[in-house]
Amino acid sequence: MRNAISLLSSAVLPLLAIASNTPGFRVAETSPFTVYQYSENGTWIANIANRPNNDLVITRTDVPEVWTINVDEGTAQLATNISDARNLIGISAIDDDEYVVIGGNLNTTTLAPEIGSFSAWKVTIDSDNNATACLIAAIPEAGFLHGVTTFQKTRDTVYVLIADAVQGAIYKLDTTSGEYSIVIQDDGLSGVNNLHMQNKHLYFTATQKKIFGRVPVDLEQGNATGSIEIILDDQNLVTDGFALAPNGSVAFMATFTQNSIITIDLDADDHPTNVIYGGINSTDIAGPTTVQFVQNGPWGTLYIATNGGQTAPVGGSFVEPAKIAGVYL
Ligand SMILES: *[C@@H]1O[C@H](CO)[C@@H](O)[C@H](O)[C@H]1NC(C)=O
Ligand SMILES: *[C@@H]1O[C@H](CO)[C@@H](O)[C@H](O)[C@H]1NC(C)=O
Ligand SMILES: *[C@@H]1O[C@H](CO)[C@@H](O)[C@H](O)[C@H]1NC(C)=O
Ligand SMILES: *[C@@H]1O[C@H](CO)[C@@H](O)[C@H](O)[C@H]1NC(C)=O
Ligand SMILES: *[C@@H]1O[C@H](CO)[C@@H](O)[C@H](O)[C@H]1NC(C)=O
Ligand SMILES: *[C@@H]1O[C@H](CO)[C@@H](O)[C@H](O)[C@H]1NC(C)=O
Ligand SMILES: CC(=O)N[C@H]1CO[C@H](CO)[C@@H](O)[C@@H]1O
Repeated sequence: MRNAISLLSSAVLPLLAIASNTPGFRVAETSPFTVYQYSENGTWIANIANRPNNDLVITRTDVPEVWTINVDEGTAQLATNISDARNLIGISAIDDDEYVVIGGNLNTTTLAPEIGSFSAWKVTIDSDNNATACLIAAIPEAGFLHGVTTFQKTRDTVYVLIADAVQGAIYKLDTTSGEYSIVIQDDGLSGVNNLHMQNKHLYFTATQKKIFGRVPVDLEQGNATGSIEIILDDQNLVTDGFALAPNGSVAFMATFTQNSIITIDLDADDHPTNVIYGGINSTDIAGPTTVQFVQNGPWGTLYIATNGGQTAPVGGSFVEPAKIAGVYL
């Protein structure tokens, strides 16, 4: 598998080198590799968070399970299942090996949500990679809770922001008391999916609308202090899960049904994009759902999660089990 991927990648490298010949972007130095792959078709990895030891923790959408991924050994272990939900979606680290996880009921074929079924959970992983899950809050008013990002830590609690695709809203949740309220609601957020905070801005994708944007937020309250800025609105690109480089210059994004990873230049005014990996007919990373950036000393690694292409089989027929792949940047 590794060899096949390396061969494919070295064959496309000259093209990539031309495509990414933009100041501020480097060509990937090594081929992407499979970190871990499930054994069955139909598996679906939704989101990734970093563990304190540089391993990963992931949520599954086909089953309500949280797994840890040992990236050095290429192994995975079930941490917990949250059987009150049918599907898990967003995850964000709130403390030392402690995470907020969003669960609810979806039709994984149509992606239609069951309104009222969504809730937020606190997952704590112990040194055996075993975890406990406790309900923080059911949020029955929500239409379709999706991404979650850690917003603010105080002495007493951690607040997270949660995307509601149906209401075009951002909820703020106190992860200790379970109190929550809508802090932003805007037509421009309809379909809102993945979220990340950086430089006083909330970055988001709205996948059905194929947009990527940001909105400046009040770091105390979480409400918007300005209007939504659309960074990318290219109807040829499906915008799904993303990661922001720590230097704030580039966003890495999974294009879901388009089987590729792109970069978006956040510095240049016109925000040029580059395909850095995969492509519409590529079976290398079928159905990429999100990416996660991990800085380890001088090396940046981008981890890619997939659903194996089950939503849009590559070339109409190729599907495989979900996996985590990695690319050295
Ligand atoms: C920012 O970080 C990304 C990821 O490591 C890197 O590709 C990019 O070149 C950096 N940009 C600048 C301007 O330093
Ligand atoms: C999902 O939607 C499809 C198409 O409407 C339907 O056939 C299927 O039964 C639904 N699945 C569930 C679990 O509701
Ligand atoms: C993991 O946690 C479950 C539930 O608390 C418990 O039943 C099981 O024994 C634990 N496994 C290990 C290896 O500690
Ligand atoms: C944010 O919310 C706080 C508290 O509700 C309010 O005082 C403040 O004016 C709001 N800020 C903006 C920019 O709307
Ligand atoms: C993908 O494959 C289809 C069918 O073979 C072909 O029509 C299309 O041009 C290909 N697209 C790209 C970008 O290679
Ligand atoms: C997954 O489905 C594809 C397409 O039907 C099939 O070729 C492949 O063997 C399946 N893989 C597994 C592990 O079942
Ligand atoms: C697959 C699996 O481990 N399922 C378990 C999920 O959790 C419920 C109770 O919390 C168990 O009954 C299931 O067996």
